[in-house]
Amino acid sequence: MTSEKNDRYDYLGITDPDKLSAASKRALAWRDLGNEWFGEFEVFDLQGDFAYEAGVVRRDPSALIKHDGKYFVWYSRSTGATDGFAGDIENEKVFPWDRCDIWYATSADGLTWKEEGPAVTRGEKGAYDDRSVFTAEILAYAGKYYLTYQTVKSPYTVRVKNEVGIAWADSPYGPWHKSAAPILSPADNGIWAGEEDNRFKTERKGDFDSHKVHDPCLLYFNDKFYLYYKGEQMGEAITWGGRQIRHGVAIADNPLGPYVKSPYNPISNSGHEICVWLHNGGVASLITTDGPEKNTIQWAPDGINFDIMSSIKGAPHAIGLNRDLDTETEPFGALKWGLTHEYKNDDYQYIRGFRGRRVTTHVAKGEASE
Ligand code: AAL
Repeated sequence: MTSEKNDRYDYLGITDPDKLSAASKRALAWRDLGNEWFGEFEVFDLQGDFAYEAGVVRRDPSALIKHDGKYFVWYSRSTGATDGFAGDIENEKVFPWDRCDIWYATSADGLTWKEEGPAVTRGEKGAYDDRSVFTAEILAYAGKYYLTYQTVKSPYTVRVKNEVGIAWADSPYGPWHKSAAPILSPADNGIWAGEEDNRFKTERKGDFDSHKVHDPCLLYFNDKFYLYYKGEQMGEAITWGGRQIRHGVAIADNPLGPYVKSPYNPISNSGHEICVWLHNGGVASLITTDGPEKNTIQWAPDGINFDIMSSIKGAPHAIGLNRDLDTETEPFGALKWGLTHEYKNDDYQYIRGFRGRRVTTHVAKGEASE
């Protein structure tokens, strides 16, 4: 056996190279990556208008961008408790993110926030976005600002399709101009079974995004606009990793589209809210909540073919990254601090801060680290 191979067995603590357990065989196939992508998080309350407020939902913060010496963030905002789907869905509120508008807030230090008011509001009755506009992300590009967000048209049934809209402005203060039609829609190759409003009953599930396209996040990458999103599939199942949730990407030459879904979709087999950033000539992605590869950080040199770079204990949900941080130098640099949301209860969520730090040692109190 070569000494290199010996070192590898020694590093992995393998007793007998001729008697490899299934787990040891998997470990031998791992790439040797170092721990540059490994770290931990803490979350904390914010002040000012982002302190928890009973009766108000503030959730799904966008990325933070800096303008005029201030941080700006956009988020879903609604009021009142959630009624669910059992009652009068025409007049009640089915989810905390139902009947939302997109509001924005500013802060000098990222800790104390001032709510500025609505940025993008629901459309008129009959419009594709008449029921809720929510879960926004921001891209600042070439002096213009682009908000991408989810849209729902009334009635908000269980089977209603969710789409993605875009609005643009010359200033983060607005005014915002909304697209006349969605820029991204679910695949239409699934077939519901029966008339009951039940999302688990299908004759054919269709593509990974046959029911909902969610969590849109626009990056300018390789001279094109990459719109990352979460797909929800008709007939979603629970697997050994949890809900069947995967990510996709749609690419355009211009920020307003047309967006063409990548033929390589889905580009993840796990995950939930989109959290992507540019790093080292490629795209990094934090995968949380659902699927066998949840709680991993992944990276793709081409923005499409992602590999696992680290497996972490967990991460804050619905992260709004701080686009003002240097994400290129350190793999974990994008995750130093930003925003997240937390469920105070089923009805009300509020926006909190998070800090992330790399973890490089595991030492007892007073113990030498090397
Ligand atoms: C979130 C996101 C989307 C969903 C809902 C609000 O975590 O995935 O935004 O629609 O939950």
